[in-house]
Amino acid sequence: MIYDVAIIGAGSMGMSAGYYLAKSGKTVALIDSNNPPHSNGSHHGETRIIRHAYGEGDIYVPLALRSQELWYELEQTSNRKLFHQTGVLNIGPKESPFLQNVIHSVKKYKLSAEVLTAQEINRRWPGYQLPDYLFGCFETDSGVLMSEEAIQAYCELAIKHGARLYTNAQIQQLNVTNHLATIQLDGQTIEAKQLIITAGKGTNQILSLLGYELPLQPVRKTFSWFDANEELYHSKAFPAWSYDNANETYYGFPSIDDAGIKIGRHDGGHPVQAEETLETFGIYPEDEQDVTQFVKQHMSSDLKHRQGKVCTYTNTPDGDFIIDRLPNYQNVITACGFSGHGFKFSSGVGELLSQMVIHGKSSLDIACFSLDRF
Ligand code: PYC
Repeated sequence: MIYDVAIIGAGSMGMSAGYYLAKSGKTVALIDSNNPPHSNGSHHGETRIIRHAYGEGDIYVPLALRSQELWYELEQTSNRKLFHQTGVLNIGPKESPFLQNVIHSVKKYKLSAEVLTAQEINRRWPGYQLPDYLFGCFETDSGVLMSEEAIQAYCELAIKHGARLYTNAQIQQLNVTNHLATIQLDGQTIEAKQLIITAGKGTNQILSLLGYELPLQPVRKTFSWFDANEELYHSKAFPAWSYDNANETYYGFPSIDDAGIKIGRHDGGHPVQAEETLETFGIYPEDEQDVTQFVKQHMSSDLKHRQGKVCTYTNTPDGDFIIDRLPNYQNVITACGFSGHGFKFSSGVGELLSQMVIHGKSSLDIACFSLDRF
């Protein structure tokens, strides 16, 4: 059979696109080099933050708000707990461009949020001990997504709507004409009228088969859990948060289901090759030291490191996403370069991709994610 759409890379973006396409009646082949959800990409570690007031720029706010609606819808449809409305506290010195963008987004989109001094924050959430020069903007309607659970939900629903999932599939050849994409796997060939490439850090390996290379840099990142006093840090008592200060950015989660608090450093990391196996957590002293120093200075000196994990960001030069058609192949769309802040949008991106396939264009303006900016 010839599928309406083949999707190479069934992680957060691809799986969600597969669901919305299959639900619309399209025949869909989802192809992945692993068996999602898995720990070899950018969606493991149980949780991700969803922020609406957006420090990276207000262009993201409409997509964040639509994504939030779709997460609620997915919770209902799948009957799973996928979102915890903890609110998100964005922390930084007053002059932090990130914090300024957050406050600007709040005003422009009339989001529910308040600006607080460090003293007010420390009083409201005694799990913080922020120095006086810091401020926070607390948005109330956002929070924490259960990332692996969400992909599992999309996977099951996509299959229920007829999508076929090809797991542990290595792509040997890819041939695309204006009408047909032919994908050669070990031992089988898949044909589809349209192709979506959402292969995360492996995107350039796939695109190279069509003669393309995008400015994508995979980076090894780490995140850690700390044992936490549940009275202070439980998700009912403590928000998710981001912190931006000069060249240091961190993010963190309250404790959900006794997991402890989770913290990661967002900037920096070690550039890697897409096919490289990541060095395990703890190989570099800073894997544990950076986050430990952060919690001791800003939260509590009692917090004890429990465990750490590694994952990959796939960064673009400007930190903004790529969602576009390939210039010479109008039936091929790629969504990649999510630069460590994409998961929250994966419901919305999946919907956008399905609209591009079905209607030829998306309902939200995504010109800012186009390829021609490079
Ligand atoms: O975008 O909030 C975020 C985030 C948290 C961890 C990685 N990215």
